[in-house]
Formats: sequence, C-alpha cells, structure tokens
Amino acid sequence: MKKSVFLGALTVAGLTAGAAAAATLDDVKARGKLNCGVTTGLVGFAAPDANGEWQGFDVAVCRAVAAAVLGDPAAVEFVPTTGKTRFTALASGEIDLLARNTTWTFSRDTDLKFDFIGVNYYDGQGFMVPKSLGVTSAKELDGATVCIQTGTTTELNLADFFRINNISYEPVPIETNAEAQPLYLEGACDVYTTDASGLAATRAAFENPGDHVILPEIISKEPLGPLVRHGDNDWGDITMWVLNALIAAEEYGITSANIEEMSAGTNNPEINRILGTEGELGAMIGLDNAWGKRAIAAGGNYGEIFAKNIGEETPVGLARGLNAQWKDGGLLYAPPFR
Ligand SMILES: N[C@@H](CCC(=O)N[C@@H](CS)C(=O)NCC(=O)O)C(=O)O
Repeated sequence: MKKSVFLGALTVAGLTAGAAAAATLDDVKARGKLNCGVTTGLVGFAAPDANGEWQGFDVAVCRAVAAAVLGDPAAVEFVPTTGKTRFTALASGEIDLLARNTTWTFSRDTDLKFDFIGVNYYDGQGFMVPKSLGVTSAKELDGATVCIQTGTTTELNLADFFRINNISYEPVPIETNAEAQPLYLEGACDVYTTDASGLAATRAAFENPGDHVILPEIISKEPLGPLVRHGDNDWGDITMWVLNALIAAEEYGITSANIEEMSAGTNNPEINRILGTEGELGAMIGLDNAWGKRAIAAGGNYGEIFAKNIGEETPVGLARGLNAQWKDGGLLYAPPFR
C-alpha cells in the first residue's frame, strides 16, 4: 500500500506546503517519469488496453506533458485514483498531475489548495436508467435508489437536485465505476448518475447499451480539467500551456499528419511560435523550444485526441458540443502564444 493512504487530513495539509515548495519540474526531470493520476478505469477517458497500456482522453494529457517535459510520451507512471483518493495523492506529492475527469470547483481550488490548469472537457451531470423502468425525466425519480460515487461533485449535486425538486432518494454509495456497473446492472440501484460523458462511457461498455436511456436533464456544470498543487506556479504554467498547445493546434490546423512539415517553418508566426521555430517561448517555461511540437506530436491536437478516444466514431460516441473550438460555437479558446 502506498504511504499516502494512511495520511490523515491534517498531515495532508502539512504536506501540501512542503510539496509545493519543491520544484515539481526538477523532481519530474530527476525521476525521468511523470507520475500522473488517472481514474481506476473509464473506457475512453483512462483505461489500460489489451496490452496493459493506458489509453484515453485524460491519459493523452499526461502523455503530452511527459513529451513536452521529458521528450517521451511513454515516460508516464499512471497512478489509478478513486474519487476519494485522488486529492490526497496530489497533495502528498505521490502524483505530479491529476488528469481524472475532475470538476473545477471553488473549494477544490481554494480549500484543498489546487490549481486547475484549464478545462479539457466541459460537462454536466446526467442520469441513466434501464429502459424497462419507463422513466422519461429525472423528476420522476422520487424514492429511487441511486448508485453514486463518493467524494465527487456528483454526490453533492444529487442532493441539491432532489432537494430543489422536493423529492427523495436512497443513495447506494460506491467508490469506483467498476463497482457501480454490476450493482446498476443487477438492479441494486435504479439509477446511475455521474458526468454525462462518464455515463456515455459506462453505457458503451455494457453488453446491451440500447437497454439503457440517459435522461434529458443535465443538472450541473462540470468543467473537467487537469490540476496541480497550488504554489508551484512554474509547474502549473508548463502543464497549462501544454493543454493550451493541444487546443491551439486544432485551431491552427496543426495535426499529427502535418506537424513534421509545419515544424520546418510556416508563414504563420503563431504556428511557428507554438512549434518553436520562431521566438523563445521554451526558455520562458524552462524548456527547449520544441516542447509544444513534442506535446502535439504525442497524440495529435485536441480534436484528434477527442475523435480517437471519445468522439462520435468511437463506442463512447460523444459529440463536440460545448467542447468545439470557439470559432465553431464551442468554448475552447486557447490564449495567444506570444
Ligand atoms: N467530475 C466529478 C466526478 C468524477 C468521477 O469520479 N467520475 C466517475 C464516474 S464517470 C469516475 O471517473 N470513475 C472512474 C473510477 O471509478 O475510477 C468530480 O470531479 O467529482
């Protein structure tokens, strides 16, 4: 068992300050590996494939950071975390980055003392029920038993939603998605609720996905993003700009297919700065100038990562929706590279 499991809240708070004082970039370089916290398994977002290699939309963030910082997208130690253990893992220094469909909230930022480095998936909480129940709206769920992952915003939103609508529910607390699936399928809970993207990923893994419906209500805002410890701003900057590089690369049409060619220089100065053939952006974050190129080459731009892992052509089948580029009516908007 890892040491952090035994740490009480007070010790964790103490460690936060200590860990934050250390330079994470130096630690990662000295170790030669990025310790990246992910889920215990959610197909499309983070799960080991048949060869035991971690794949997914969140995994891609870890790999892009490793590529930028260490020159190798494979230099990642994936650390599975649950809704409950993820924050201790980050605060204690067991992981350098948490990329685990984690919602950016006030208290996680200020009270737990983390910094969200951006949003890689704009989501909201939804409900899934067996079709056979004949339910068409979440407001019809009075008295239902609900499978719910502990330590999540899901748990809190659920309580708010039922309270606002003056209906009651019986929670069936679970710790991981893997634990929830059989319970839900066996009917131990009538309803499964989590982020809509998580519902889609969970349903896609069922033998008969068509037997389950996702109800129309989206009851919350869940801006999901990677996070680091508060206080190590240099490390925060690096990870934030890696994510921005993936988003900007899609905007400017830099893809895994053309990145080599574009790295020879283009007539667009912004592209050249991202790829490091113009300007000295690397030096400003303690890296060489090809950091952005390596980050993008690791798994492609944001749009490629989305399409490959969770897009409409995958079993998860998510549309871009809010996660389209700002030019296409979505919320993705990387600040300027200059
Ligand atoms: N976004 C919410 C919920 C995140 C969450 O834990 N989602 C579940 C359900 S999709 C999950 O990722 N489970 C994967 C696992 O069990 O490791 C939060 O940050 O609290």
